[in-house]
Amino acid sequence: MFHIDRLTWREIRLALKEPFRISSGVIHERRVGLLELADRDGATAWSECVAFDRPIYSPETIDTAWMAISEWLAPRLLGKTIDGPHVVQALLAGNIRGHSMAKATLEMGCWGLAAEIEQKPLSTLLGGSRKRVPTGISLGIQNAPPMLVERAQRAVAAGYRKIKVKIEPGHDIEFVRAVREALGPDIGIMADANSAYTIHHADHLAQLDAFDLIMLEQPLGDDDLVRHAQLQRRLATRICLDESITSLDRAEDMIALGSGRIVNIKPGRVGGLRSSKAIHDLCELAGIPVWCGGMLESGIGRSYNVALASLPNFSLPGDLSPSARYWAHDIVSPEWTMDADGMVVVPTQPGIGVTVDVELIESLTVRQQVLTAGPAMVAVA
Ligand code: OSB
Ligand code: MG
Repeated sequence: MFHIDRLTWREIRLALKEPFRISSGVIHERRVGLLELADRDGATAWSECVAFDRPIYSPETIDTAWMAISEWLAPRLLGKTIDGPHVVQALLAGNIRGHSMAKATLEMGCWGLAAEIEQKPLSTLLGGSRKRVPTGISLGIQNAPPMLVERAQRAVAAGYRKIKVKIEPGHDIEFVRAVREALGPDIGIMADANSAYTIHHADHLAQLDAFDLIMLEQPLGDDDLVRHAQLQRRLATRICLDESITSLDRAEDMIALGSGRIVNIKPGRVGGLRSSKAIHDLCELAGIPVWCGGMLESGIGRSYNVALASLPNFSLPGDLSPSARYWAHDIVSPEWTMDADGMVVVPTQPGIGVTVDVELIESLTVRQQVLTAGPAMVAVA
C-alpha cells in the first residue's frame, strides 16, 4: 500500500557518445524525462520516461508524455491510497487512450516505490529468477559496411552475446553480409529495420535468409500485424515484433495471425511492468521467446529493464548495454557494467538497485515541475 503525495518531473539532457541512427531518424542527444515519486511516509523512487524528442519510434514524445502525466494521469494517483503497483495499470487505463510511455513512467515508478517500501529488490517483486542477464548490442546505421564491421568486432571482443544491426533500404543486405563474413558462423546476429520496408520488399528481405540471423525485427509498419504475417510466411528468418506490440492484446493477435515468432518487450511501449509481465507470461505459454529491448535509457530506466529481464522467459539477450556505451557519465552509481561474458548482474539490494546521483541530475536539469495532491502546482524554470 502506498500514498503518493508529490511527483517531481525533471527534464535532463544527456549527450550520446556517438549519434545513434535508425531508419526513421538520428538521435544525437537524449532529452530524458525523469519522475521522482514521493510517498506520504517519506519513501521515494525515480522512474524514467523513454519517449524521444520526436515521434520517430512511436507517436509519443517527451513533451506529449509530460502533458499526459500532468493533465490526466497524475491526478489519478496523487493523494490516493493505492493497494500496490499491480493496480496502477488499470487506474491509468480507463478512458485514456494511448500515451503508453507516459503511463509507464508512472506505473514503473510505482513498482520502484513499492520495492523501496517493502525493502525488496525490484526483480524479486516482479518474480524474476535470473541472477545475471545476457546482453546484446544495438549498432546504429553506418555509412559503409567496414565501419559497421569494426563496431561489431569490437562488440564481440567486449563480450556481447548478440549483435543487432540497424538496417534500411540501401543499408541492408551488403551490410549484414559483411558482418556475417567478418564474425563467422557462430556469433548471434540480428537486424532491426524500425518499419523501413513494405510488403513489396518481401523478395528483397528474403535475401537475409542467407545469413542465419537470429531474427529480423520490425521490418514493416509500426502498427502492422497482417502484412507481417504475410511476410513471415515468405521468410525462413523469424520475425520479431517491437513497435507493433503495444499491449497484451496485440501480442495475442501476433500469435493468432502468425505475424512473428519472437517479441521484443519494452515496458515503456506497453504501458509498464504489469503489462510487460502479462506479455511475457502469454508468450511463455505459447512457446514464443521474448527479450528486453532498450530505448537508449539512462541508468534509471536501465534498472527497470534489467529487473524485468530477470524473468524466466527472457531467454534471448536484451539490449541492455552498459552505461559507458552511451554516456560519458551516467546518472546512477554504480554505473551499469557488463562482464567479459556479456552478462549484467541483477541487483540484490532493495529498490531499483542503483543510487541516483541527484547532484548530477540537478546540474543537467533544464526544466522541473512539481505536482502535489493539493490544488497548487509549482513550476520552476
Ligand atoms: O528499435 O530497439 C529499437 C533505439 C532507439 C529507437 C529504437 C530502438 C533502439 C535500439 C537501442 O535498438 C537499444 C538500446 O541500446 O537501448
Ligand atoms: Mg526495435
